[in-house]
Amino acid sequence: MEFLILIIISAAAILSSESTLIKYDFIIKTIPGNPDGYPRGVITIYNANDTWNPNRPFPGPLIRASLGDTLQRRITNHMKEQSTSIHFHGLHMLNNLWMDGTELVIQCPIHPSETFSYTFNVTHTGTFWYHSHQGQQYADGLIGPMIFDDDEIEKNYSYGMSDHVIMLQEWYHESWADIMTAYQGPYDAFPGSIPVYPWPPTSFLINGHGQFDCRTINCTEYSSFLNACGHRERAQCIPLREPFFGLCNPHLHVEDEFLCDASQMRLRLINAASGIPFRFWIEEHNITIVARDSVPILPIIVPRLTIQ
Ligand SMILES: [Cu+2]
Repeated sequence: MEFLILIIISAAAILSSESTLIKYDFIIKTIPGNPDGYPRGVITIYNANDTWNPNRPFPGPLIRASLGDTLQRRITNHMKEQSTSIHFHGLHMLNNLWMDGTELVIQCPIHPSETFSYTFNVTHTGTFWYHSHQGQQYADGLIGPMIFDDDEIEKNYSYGMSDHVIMLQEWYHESWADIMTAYQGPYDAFPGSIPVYPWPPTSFLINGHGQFDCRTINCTEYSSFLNACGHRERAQCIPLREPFFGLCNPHLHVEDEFLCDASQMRLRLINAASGIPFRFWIEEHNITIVARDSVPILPIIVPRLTIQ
């Protein structure tokens, strides 16, 4: 799901809607990553004429087009052991369902070393996202944002260049395959013999970055610590070994900053989680919700919102 949010006031920015063929050429690969300070393998998607960003392997590159454009998206799978497919979340794909990207439903898997091209006309406007539609692969990082311009929001509000995507995710230190193995059983694989869903995440990511308190690596089931708000929390005990890909670092990523340099700012919120909703707010600001699921709505001013 996704919300569009705008922080306060006026005017117009109208883009032309001439039809253009817009091409993207992406590679998908598994790499060692470190989204929250705890190193683990992740899946990255990056431009074929570039290299991946080791500091922020995901979200993937922004896909941007305008209403009426034709989008062609070439995907090459450089993962050694996993097939994949890419779904374009929220697009109707009318008369073009073969481009919907659901593996084994709409299309054959893109096997390792194979390439597949998705082509479709842009018939929506607003904020969307793409993600793997193979198993829960997108929980390992195979996600990215899409913006289709020429929407009502551009015409009714003036935010200039202050236009930002904010992708929210929960994050785990296990791969999706391990989580699903534990979830699906045998049921004595976790305490109480009762499946736990959603599996409790270890941290939360904003645009692929988060912070994990590495102090909780060495703990007993009775350990606790003071969180950032001064509340005592039970420490999460994780196995007494350093991560396979290197040392845990609680301060690896500084917080991203968005400069409030305009009277209003457009924030394109995307919940890219695999199992949970988020509550979102900005200290000392109200937020104006101007669209929901990429459909413009009558503005609603709120101190905080929940995004499913
Ligand atoms: Cu989806």
